[in-house]
Amino acid sequence: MLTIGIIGKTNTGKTTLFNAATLLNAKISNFPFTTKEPNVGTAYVCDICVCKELGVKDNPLNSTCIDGWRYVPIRLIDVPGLVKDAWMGKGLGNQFLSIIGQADALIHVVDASGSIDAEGKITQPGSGNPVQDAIDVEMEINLWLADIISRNSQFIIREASASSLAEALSKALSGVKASPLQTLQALEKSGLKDIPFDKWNEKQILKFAAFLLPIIKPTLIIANKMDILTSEHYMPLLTEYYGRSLVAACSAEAELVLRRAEKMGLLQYTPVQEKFKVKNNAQLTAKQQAALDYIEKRVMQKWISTGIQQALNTVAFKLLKSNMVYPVSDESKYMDHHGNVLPDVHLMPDGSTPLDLARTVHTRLVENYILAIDAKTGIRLPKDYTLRHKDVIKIMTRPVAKQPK
Ligand SMILES: Nc1nc2c(ncn2[C@@H]2O[C@H](COP(=O)(O)OP(=O)(O)O)[C@@H](O)[C@H]2O)c(=O)[nH]1
Ligand SMILES: [Mg+2]
Repeated sequence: MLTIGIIGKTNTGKTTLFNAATLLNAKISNFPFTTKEPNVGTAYVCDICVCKELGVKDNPLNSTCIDGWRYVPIRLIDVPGLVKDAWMGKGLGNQFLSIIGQADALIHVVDASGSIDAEGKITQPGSGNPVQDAIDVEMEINLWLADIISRNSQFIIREASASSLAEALSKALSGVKASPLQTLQALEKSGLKDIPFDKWNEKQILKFAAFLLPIIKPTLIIANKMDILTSEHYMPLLTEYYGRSLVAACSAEAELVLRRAEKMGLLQYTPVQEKFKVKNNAQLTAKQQAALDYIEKRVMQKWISTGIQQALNTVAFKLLKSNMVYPVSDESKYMDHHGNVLPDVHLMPDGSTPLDLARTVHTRLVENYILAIDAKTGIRLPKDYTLRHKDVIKIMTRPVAKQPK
């Protein structure tokens, strides 16, 4: 399952974002992932479901469809505040850095209102330095990656002589899921490709780590606390440093308030909606009314939405380029064997083929794979076909002979 780690300094709003994003009122029957760990939860990414374009009423099983939007579960991990020198084992140190290793992508929460100091303590809004905060956190992760490389230098030298430096680095960094293709990209981008590894100094190792990080962990900067006026000053600085496409203006607190109010039955609000509607004003306490007025004025009117659901979608669909793919066993009715219409949807990594989809659904499908059919057109797909967003795919398999009793 797609896993997103939430990182950032203390008090930037990581736990608020985690709580908001994992609060969706969604019922999923055969949901494959449950956990008791407090900092691991289920959030959703969503896009318009194919049920509308196909003109069918669906019965989702591994996901859910709300008002024609298909919500697909992802795993969200709240990584506790990264303190300075975490890479040397300070604070929870390596323990939570290794959580980052498991993630496919990161959400990096920054207090865009400048309400925290360099140590992450709450201070006067506007007095912090959000861009420096983001750089500090990235530096901790880069130092940690560099440390893994340094500690494995003998191994890397040995492996590199047997295969290639990219392969050797990938093996040393398998704990952070760095593929040989990714380490090769980082070698090329950092200009270190043609320098023998045993000649690399500490600075060059760190440079390699800095180029590798955004490749192995695509990261969206969450410019949080946009409801606080001082964020208007820092937002342009963050977009200037990271580029507009990698910064999302958000208010995690506003999203949490809205989702809680929705859960209590006070509002109509689904995360992709850019509006909320109070069901009955007389039900609200003065405090609740004031909170909603604040959100309407400071968040919705200014930024259109709280930004949280869009941020999760951006990570899945833009940064990771995942595609929603619907496997079916009856390609004319878009059903599974039990008559459920469009029961499942899988988030397939960019470049996946129908055989990769088969592998995701069931190993039996891979073993007996014959071919795949595009259910929308009925056309047989070539073996090297790359799956596209919102494909509906039937996988044809060889009939399996019954085992003699
Ligand atoms: N004004 C405002 N405050 C927020 C927002 N998100 C979080 N906070 C507040 O920031 C403080 C730290 O939040 P928390 O989620 O515990 O931060 P963490 O240490 O990064 O997990 C809390 O007082 C939150 O209520 C936001 O969008 N706007
Ligand atoms: Mg927290």
